[in-house]
Amino acid sequence: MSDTIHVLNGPNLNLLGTREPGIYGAATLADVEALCRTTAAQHGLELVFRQSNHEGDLVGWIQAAAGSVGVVLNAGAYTHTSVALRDAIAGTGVPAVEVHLSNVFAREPFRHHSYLSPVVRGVICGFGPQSYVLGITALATTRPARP
Ligand code: CA2
Repeated sequence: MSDTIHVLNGPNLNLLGTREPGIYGAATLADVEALCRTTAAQHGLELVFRQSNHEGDLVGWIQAAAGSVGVVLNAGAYTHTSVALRDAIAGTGVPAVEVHLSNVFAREPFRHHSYLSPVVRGVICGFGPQSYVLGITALATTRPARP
């Protein structure tokens, strides 16, 4: 098992820090990446941090993460629409944590359903960039012991 953790970001998360600060805060995606790098290093893990507005990129990156420590996934709006991302997680068996900056359950009803939640290890939402820190920490501290 490689000591790598993958943090994958879906559509429009490249806009973080530029619009809707009332919902998503002032941090940019580069700020989130820096926080993730610090957290991964604290756990002795390499970090791959990516963002795409394209569903197929995310499917490919989930498949590529098979055998790693796991995936922290903020799939953005694809959370609420994507059977393809769900199948990629379930099909690879990669340990995954679904994260969201905002508390999706305090928002519009269409954000209350996730196609991903049933196939991930757990879900963290509502803590801004700290949701990512908690997701990395969860995977790093609950991974199976090596033989
Ligand atoms: O709260 C989250 O992290 C979300 O995954 C963010 C998604 C949204 O569709 C999910 O329901 C919850 C949206 C990401 C868009 O991010 C923006 C950031 C700044 C300005 C505009 C969009």
